[in-house]
Amino acid sequence: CPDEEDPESLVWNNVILPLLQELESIGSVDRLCDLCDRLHGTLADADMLGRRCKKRSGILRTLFHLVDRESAQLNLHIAKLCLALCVSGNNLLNICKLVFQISRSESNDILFEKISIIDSLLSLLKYEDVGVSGEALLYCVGALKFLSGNIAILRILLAKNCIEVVQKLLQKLCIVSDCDMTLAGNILVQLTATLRNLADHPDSRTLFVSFYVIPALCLVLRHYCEDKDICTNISRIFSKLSSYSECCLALARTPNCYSLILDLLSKHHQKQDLVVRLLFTLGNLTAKSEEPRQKLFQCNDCMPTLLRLYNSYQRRNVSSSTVVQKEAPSPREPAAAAVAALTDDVLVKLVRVLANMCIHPAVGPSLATNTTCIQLLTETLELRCVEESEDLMVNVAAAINNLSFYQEENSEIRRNQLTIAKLMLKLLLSSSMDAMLEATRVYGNLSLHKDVRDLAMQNKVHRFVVTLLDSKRAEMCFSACGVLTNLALDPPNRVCLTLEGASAKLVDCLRDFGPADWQLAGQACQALWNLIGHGSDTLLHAEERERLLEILTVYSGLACWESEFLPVAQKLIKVLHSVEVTT
Ligand SMILES: *[C@@H]1O[C@H](CO)[C@@H](O)[C@H](O)[C@H]1NC(C)=O
Ligand SMILES: *[C@@H]1O[C@H](CO)[C@@H](O)[C@H](O)[C@H]1NC(C)=O
Ligand SMILES: *[C@@H]1O[C@H](CO)[C@@H](O)[C@H](O)[C@H]1NC(C)=O
Ligand SMILES: *[C@@H]1O[C@H](CO)[C@@H](O)[C@H](O)[C@H]1NC(C)=O
Ligand SMILES: CC(=O)N[C@H]1CO[C@H](CO)[C@@H](O)[C@@H]1O
Ligand SMILES: CC(=O)N[C@H]1CO[C@H](CO)[C@@H](O)[C@@H]1O
Repeated sequence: CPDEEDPESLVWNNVILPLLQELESIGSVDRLCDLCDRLHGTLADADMLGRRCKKRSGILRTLFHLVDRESAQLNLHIAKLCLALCVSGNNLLNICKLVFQISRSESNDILFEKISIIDSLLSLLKYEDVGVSGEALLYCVGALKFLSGNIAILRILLAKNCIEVVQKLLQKLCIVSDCDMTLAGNILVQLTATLRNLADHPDSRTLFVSFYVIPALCLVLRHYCEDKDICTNISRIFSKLSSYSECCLALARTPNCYSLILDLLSKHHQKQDLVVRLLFTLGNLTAKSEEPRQKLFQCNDCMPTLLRLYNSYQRRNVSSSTVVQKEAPSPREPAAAAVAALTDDVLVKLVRVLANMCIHPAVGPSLATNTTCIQLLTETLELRCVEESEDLMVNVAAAINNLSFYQEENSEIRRNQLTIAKLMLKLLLSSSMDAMLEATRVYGNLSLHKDVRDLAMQNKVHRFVVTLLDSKRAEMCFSACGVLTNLALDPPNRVCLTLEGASAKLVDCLRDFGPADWQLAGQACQALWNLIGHGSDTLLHAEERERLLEILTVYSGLACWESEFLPVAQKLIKVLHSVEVTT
């Protein structure tokens, strides 16, 4: 018999056929799973996997029958073996559907770990053609999406180089023919959701960078910019990754990434979850380095896009809140409040981008002189309150503070300084420390101008600022010293300040924070210098003068102290001594 010469037939007759017969008889699930494993092992040993076995269809027929047992465990064994036998067409589709169904239930996750079918699924992603097996791929990626929600499986995926596989597939999905675009789009929704899960794992981030996933995602965004779901999923990945500086850098290095993001913001301006995440990403991109600030600003559409968004989200909230206020003065409906919170969220992120961008010396002046920009910022201060929109109010004040750095002739901050100073009262008198701090900083700058100082004194800002000197936060004291330095420029104010106990508290500040912070020490001395009228020491009590002299003498002896402290300290010492002698 010629068959007997053929080694495949030998294995078939002696081992495989008996296994198949046993698989067809009734057995427990465990027994059947065990038989599947043995069959798999035998085929592998005899090099009969893939499409190499002549009687492959007989094996498949037996396996497909077993699916009727509806056991998830057995079905995964079957799926694994079928994939090893390289099923294609409808068979492949049905196997992928089967795996997808099983993956939907979290309780089956453990089976995926034990049966180790992940490799086979990743192989499909690697080798199957979207045009031929697109639908099967869709189910396969869908299964991976569910599985990647499990931390143990996520680790397996990372270990099996899933990030590289996904990156290659992302690229393939960008070059499909037009008629496959819809299917490819559906695959991308699942694939990006999978990547978002992977991005949660700390080990994934260097892989995202080293396998160029971020440029691949930008490519996808370009090809599928109309697809809200894909864009939103990718915006989630970006916002997550942008909290890691190496990922920020990778994004910043992707050519035209800023105009791409601006384009999406413009296209999907009404999709808040996308807008929030892209603005968050831009906020992080521009947080620490100068280049992104300028590159973003230099995009043609940057300011028009950002200001348009600002305007529309600011209005959106105003109208929704007025409606609510008319219908139900209090309490607000939760749904409306949630909408407002989300709207606020957009503005919080957007204002942060503006504040970051204007740090760049080539950007700041254009923002500071832009009427629309400054108007929108002051409008926010008018429309919102610290109690309900603390983060937003703080960010707006920080942006104004950063913009006040640019004192161009046509600075809109300067032109509107009285309005801004009035609006800052809301923050200064609030119960939020962060709001107080930012507002004090703004006053520190605006109070260089006489009309702002008059406004401050009329509104008793000086009393409040003097109490800030009691703060335990050095930055708060520093800002308060700055404001007092300016307020004390006007002789009539010196008396008011002294009545509030300013000088004693300044000396306390100097004593408490001075040794660790020469800038603060210098600012406190400058405030004292102005307060005592550059020489006429009449406003200091004798014991205060003693105390101050003592502190200054000690500090001036510290060799490491900087030029910002010493000159003003020495001026003060001289005056204090001369007064001592003459009285
Ligand atoms: C402010 O910026 C917007 C957007 O770039 C621009 O359209 C507008 O002309 C600018 N306004 C001023 C006064 O510069
Ligand atoms: C903006 O959003 C919500 C109400 O929709 C509210 O918290 C806030 O007061 C609103 N702002 C104004 C000025 O109505
Ligand atoms: C304002 O500018 C400073 C640097 O000058 C920066 O540290 C700060 O983050 C900026 N504020 C905001 C809100 O971006
Ligand atoms: C306040 O304004 C001056 C110019 O008048 C500027 O040099 C300074 O840096 C500004 N301060 C801040 C915090 O922007
Ligand atoms: C993780 C993630 O963002 N997943 C979303 C991707 O998009 C689909 C379709 O909009 C959402 O259902 C997922 O939640
Ligand atoms: C790298 C970086 O800047 N990460 C920041 C992104 O933004 C969030 C929120 O503002 C910060 O918490 C991160 O530190």
